[in-house]
Formats: sequence, C-alpha cells, structure tokens
Amino acid sequence: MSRLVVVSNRVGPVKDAARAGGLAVALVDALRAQGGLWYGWSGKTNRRAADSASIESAENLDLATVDLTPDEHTDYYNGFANRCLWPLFHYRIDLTAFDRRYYEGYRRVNAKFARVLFPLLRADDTIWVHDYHFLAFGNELRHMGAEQPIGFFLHIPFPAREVLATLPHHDAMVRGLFAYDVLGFQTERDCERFRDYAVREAGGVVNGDHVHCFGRTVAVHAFPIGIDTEGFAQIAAEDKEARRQYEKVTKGLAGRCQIVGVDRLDYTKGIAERFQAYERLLKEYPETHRQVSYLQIAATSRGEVAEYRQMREELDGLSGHINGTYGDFDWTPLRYLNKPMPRRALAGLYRASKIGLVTPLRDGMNLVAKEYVAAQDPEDPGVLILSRFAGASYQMPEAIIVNPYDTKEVADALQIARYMSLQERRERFEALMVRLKTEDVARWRDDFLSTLAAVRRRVPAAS
Ligand code: GDG
Repeated sequence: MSRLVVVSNRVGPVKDAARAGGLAVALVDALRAQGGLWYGWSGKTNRRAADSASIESAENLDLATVDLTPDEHTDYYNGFANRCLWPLFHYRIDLTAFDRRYYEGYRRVNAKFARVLFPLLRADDTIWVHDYHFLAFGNELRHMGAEQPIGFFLHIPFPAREVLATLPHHDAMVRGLFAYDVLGFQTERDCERFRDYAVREAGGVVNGDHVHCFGRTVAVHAFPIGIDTEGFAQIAAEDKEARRQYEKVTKGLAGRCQIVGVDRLDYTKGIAERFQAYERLLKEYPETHRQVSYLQIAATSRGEVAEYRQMREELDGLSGHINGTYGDFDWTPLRYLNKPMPRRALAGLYRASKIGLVTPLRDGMNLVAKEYVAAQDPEDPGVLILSRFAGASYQMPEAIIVNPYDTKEVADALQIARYMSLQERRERFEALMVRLKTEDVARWRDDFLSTLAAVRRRVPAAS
C-alpha cells in the first residue's frame, strides 16, 4: 500500500484527535493505516524561519512542519488566504482586499512548502492536499518533478464564475489547480461552478467526470464531508461531561425552549442576521417572551484580521440592544459567549437545545448542522433550522431550510420549530440520521482516497 501524505495548513492534533473532532480522527486513522506523513505549517512564526521541516514521529505516522517568517505569515496567511480568498470564495467581494504583495507572498509560500516537502517524498506516495491555502501547491510540486498522484479537496465553496473573475490572477489560480489529478468539492453545485469556469473562461472541455483544460485532465467530484456520526451520538448520550452539561443547561432553562447557535466567529456564518431574526421573533411573537432562550457560542478566530474585530463590535451592539429592549430581571433573551466549549460539553449542549439554528450566508458544508442532529435524543429530538446556502442543506432536506437573509422567514421557522409535533420531529430526525450515518467522515475520506488511487498521472506540468 502506498504511503499517504496529507498536506494542510495546520497539522494535527494526533495524540488527542478525538478532542478536535471527526476530521482529525479520520485523517489520523488513514495516516496510521497506510503509514503516513502529515505536513503543514507549525503555527509558529520566526524571523529566521528556514526552508526546512521539523519532523516528529508517532506510531506509524510522521508529522513534518515548517515555520514561516512574519512577512510570509502576513502575506500568505492573513493576507491572500484570509483577506482575499476566504471572503471572495464566500461571495464577499466587498471584503476582499486584493494586494499584489499578498498574492506574491502566497505564491512564494506555496513554492516554499513544495520545496521543503519534495525531498521527503517517496516515489509511491499518494498526496492529499487540503483547502484554499494551497491552490498553487500542486503545480509547484509538479514543477519540481513530482509524478505521484496528487488530490486536492476544497473545504470552502467554489464561487460562481463572475465572482471568481473579480480576483486578479484568477486564471493563474485555476490553471494551477489542473496540476492535481483529482479535485474534490463539497457539493455537486461547487463542481458545476468549477466546470462552468473551466469551460467558459478557459475553453475547457467536460467529458463525464473529467475536465480537460490547459493541456491537462483532472477528475472533478463532489465528496460531501461528514462527521463521526455514531461516535458523536454516543458521546451526546453517554459521555459523563456531555451528561453533566445537558443536566446543567436543562435545569437552568426551567422549561424554556433553548435555541442554540455554535460557530467560529466569522462573517460568513450570518450571526448578525441571525440576531436580527431573533429580535424579529421577539417583536412579532410576544408570546415567546420568557418562553425561549437563545445561546450563541462564537469563539474568536482570526482575531488579528480587522474585519473580524469590526464584526465583534457589531455583535456586541446587537446583543446588548436585544437584551436591553426585551430582557427583564428574570430573563436574558440572548446569551452570547465568545469562548470555546469543550467538544464533549458541546454534545450535551446540542442535546439540551430544542432548536439548532445554523444560518450561514455561505458555507462549504457546515459540520455544526450535522453534529446538532447526531447529538439529539431519538425519543425526543430537537429541530434543525438550516441555511439553504450551507453545503449541508443538499444532504439535509428534512431540516427546516431557510434563506438566512430573510429575517421574517427565519423568525417564522423558529415558531414552526417550537410547535412541531413529536411525530414530525421524529420522522425528520430519522430521515436525517440515515443519511448522516452512511455519509459520514470515514466514507468521505475513503471515497476521496479510492478516487485518487484510481487515477494515474498522464500529463506533464504546464509552464
Ligand atoms: C470549514 C468550512 C466545512 C465550533 N465552536 C466550537 C467548536 N466548534 C467546531 C464545531 C465544528 C467545527 O468547529 C466548525 O466546523 P464548520 O463546518 O461549521 O465550519 P468551519 O470551521 O468554517 O470549517 C466548512 C468544514 O471546513 C469542513 O470541511 O464544513 O464549510 O468553512 O466541528 O463543532 N468546537 C468546540 N468548541 C467550540 O466552542 N469544541
């Protein structure tokens, strides 16, 4: 069996993968089974960061990490990846800060990662590259002469052609993707948008699952990422910490209906629009007062990017306004917490919440929607309200599907969820769980790797 090399911006955790969640567990399992190498950024910046990797070994698995200089980190990570590609791929052209310096830094750092990995590769390796940090990485490896099968999976949405075309150098970015053998996207819609770009912007030709363009051929497939459904359901039902959290929350609610939102604090997640929809519920349905309680967990991420600081201020303002207007001495309508909760406690929190409110404005998949459902009590399950713009909505049509921009529709969905009969809740839950169990994270990983194993490199790197 060939060795698996996983490339992702952040590496690990390996020892305590279960604490981090399904994705880390699925990757560690595959790396261990095949004897693997996990490669990426160390998370450290260092003025004298050299072109070399530190390698650590742990049970049939090596971790190789590279430091970045502060300039590389600013241009590649904060700059091009997070201030340019992230907003643009989520349709926020208004927030996209294109800067040639960021672009060049991104290209340079992709080349550096490739240069450091290349001598560590073996002829029979299979390489699996993850996400928008490494669009140009495969092509850099090919230029160095790598001939191994290389697959790429994009965790975020692939944008519509006209949106992508606003990015200077979009053509070079997409051309670079053709160095991969397999391109994996979250949904069939992402595949369609990729094919549309290739055909209409670059004169590509589609032939079944393959796209020919720039003298190369890639296999394009949707691999919707899942969670460890059975494992998470078991934690929610049986784990001590999950039970403790469930009981604590249930007691504190004193019979109120809890609505829960759990997100990384990010403008793509639609948290401000969600707060406005909740305010609309309180305004238009006064009978909800004292009967509902909304808990939003939004742990800070990327705090160093200015747009994220502004968003925090906006959310602080909105939550203060809602509680000031509708709250009372004995009722806080909205609790908004900026700190993370341990994964096991999160499972208990989901289970104690009658409504899961997952309303991103754009999302590649959204794993919170899946975790919320998996954590429910099958005898008395809660209701998921899910944005139509999350990739998860295609696999989860039994959720209440909403337009997150329409605050009235979301407020009404909250009312529908509150009054939904036990029978309907069970029917929806059972249908959702059947799919979540078959289309779990192990299936996602195995489908991707078997597709990659089936391809053979046919074409040389382009200039
Ligand atoms: C990207 C794509 C795609 C959140 N708060 C806490 C916490 N979390 C965990 C959740 C969930 C994960 O973080 C978030 O996953 P999402 O899928 O919702 O979103 P992104 O972070 O944006 O991930 C996304 C994903 O990649 C996978 O391909 O689905 O579309 O944007 O697992 O539970 N975990 C803990 N405490 C928290 O407070 N322990």
